[in-house]
Amino acid sequence: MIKDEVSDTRRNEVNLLYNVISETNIALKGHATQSSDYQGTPVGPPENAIDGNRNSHYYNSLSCTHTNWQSSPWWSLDLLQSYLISSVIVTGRGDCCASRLEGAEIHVGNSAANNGINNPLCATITGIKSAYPRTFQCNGMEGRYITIAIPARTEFLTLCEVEVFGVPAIKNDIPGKYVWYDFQLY
Ligand SMILES: [Ca+2]
Repeated sequence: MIKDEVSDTRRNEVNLLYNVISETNIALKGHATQSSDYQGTPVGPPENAIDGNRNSHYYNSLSCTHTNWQSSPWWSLDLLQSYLISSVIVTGRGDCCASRLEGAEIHVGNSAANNGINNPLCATITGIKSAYPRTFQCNGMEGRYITIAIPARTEFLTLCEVEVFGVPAIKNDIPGKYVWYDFQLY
């Protein structure tokens, strides 16, 4: 789309729609999996990180995930279609053990290979000392899969909520260009 072909009214309409869509937590519509389910009680299934509840008390909220103590645990979200990801908000565990997330990596991409761990890196989670929600900017990285993985360590992985923001990756006729971002540039 060339600038001169788009009216100001149409651009304003699209930008308004973009703003509404980009403020919606798209993680809620996805499907989550994880490397293992904790064998204790409560279990901590992967969908607990996308139930819309940030409550970070593992035992009281029943709203956090929990893997077994294992080598390189991971949690992965399939958004069911590709998005341009602007940001990911991660809420860790608050009743204890927040530092278990130290060094976890957030990957974004379209490959399901290796549970999404091979996809490009958006951010590394460091300095976690509490469950306070942390925002990581992915700056429009394209991806259907969001994977949070702790590399090269034997650990439990617990996530109390993962929120994802972005817009559908709808491509223009112009190679490498996207409908939404092209409008935003004008
Ligand atoms: Ca939750």
